[in-house]
Amino acid sequence: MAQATANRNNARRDFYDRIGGLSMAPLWEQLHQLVPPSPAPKYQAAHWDYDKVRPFLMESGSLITAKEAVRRVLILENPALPGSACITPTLYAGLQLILPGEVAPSHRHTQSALRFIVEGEGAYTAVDGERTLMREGDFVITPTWTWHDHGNESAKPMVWLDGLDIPIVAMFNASFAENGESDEQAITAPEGTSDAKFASGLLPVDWKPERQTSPIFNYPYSRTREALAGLAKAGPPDPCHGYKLRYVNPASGGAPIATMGTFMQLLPRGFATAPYRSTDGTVFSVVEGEGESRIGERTFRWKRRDHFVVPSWATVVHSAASESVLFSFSDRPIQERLDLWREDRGSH
Ligand code: 1HN
Repeated sequence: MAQATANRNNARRDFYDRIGGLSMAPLWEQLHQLVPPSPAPKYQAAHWDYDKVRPFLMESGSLITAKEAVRRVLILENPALPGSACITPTLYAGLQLILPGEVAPSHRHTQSALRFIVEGEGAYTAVDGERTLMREGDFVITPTWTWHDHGNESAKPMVWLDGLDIPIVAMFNASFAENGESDEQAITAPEGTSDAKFASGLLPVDWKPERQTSPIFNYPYSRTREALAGLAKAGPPDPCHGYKLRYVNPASGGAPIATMGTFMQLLPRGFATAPYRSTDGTVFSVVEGEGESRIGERTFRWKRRDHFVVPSWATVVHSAASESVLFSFSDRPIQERLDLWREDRGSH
């Protein structure tokens, strides 16, 4: 019997070797791994403590200028995906430092970017001819193929979280990029123009959207925070989310960026979310408060300016020791477009 099994296995291996020469392989050896019954992510939960990260960020500021680096960023790389520059298999995240007086030169690429301001205020980003000044907690977008450059005219360092759809664009082999003719792009609209046109529940009368990305490029924290506070006064929190809002393209109702969904949630002091999981691996930035998140079997304690990542389908429970606000982003809009997105709210 053992001999029969050995003979059979040898015959199969020999067969696999011979078809391998024709760039073919037997599906039956990998079918279960290719189509797991539920998500089996090959990446892990991780946490970046800002107290440990910040000294290295500042040290990077004395190693290289923003101009030489083009973008002076420390990548937040998933510990299970070394060398990939990915925080999840579909998302890139990094912390960017721009020092007083520096300029990050103008370029554009097909990758879309989001900025979430972690520390400092008064640096600007320019997107397609308009500047916006950025403050802590602001959410700013650089849509696909838009010219963008940044500058810090304030007296203090500025740090923000960059989120990009780099792995998604790489999967499609759809990357194009080019540098601007000068470091700073020409400014063609006064600051506040896109807010005036699009951020008051109004739109220019004959304006028609030409793309999926939002015509608003700065969603300031002051307004987001006010909305969360109003929501918290209006009724009880959602068991799984606390008080959670998604950022929106006001012209479509969809996400501000076609490839990345962005969210802000408030957790009241002492509140713990009910166990929850969803298929969109999610990156979090802690804006206010302190607490902990149990992600699968591991628990991470967090506080303001920390970052952490929750893998696809990992069960998460957030507990807030003090009133907390969490920003997050994921690939949820893509999954929804493809009818792939799922969540599991337990019994809630
Ligand atoms: C980029 O353009 C920025 O514009 C930040 O600030 C991070 C990472 C990879 C590729 C392009 C930026 C980036 C990036």
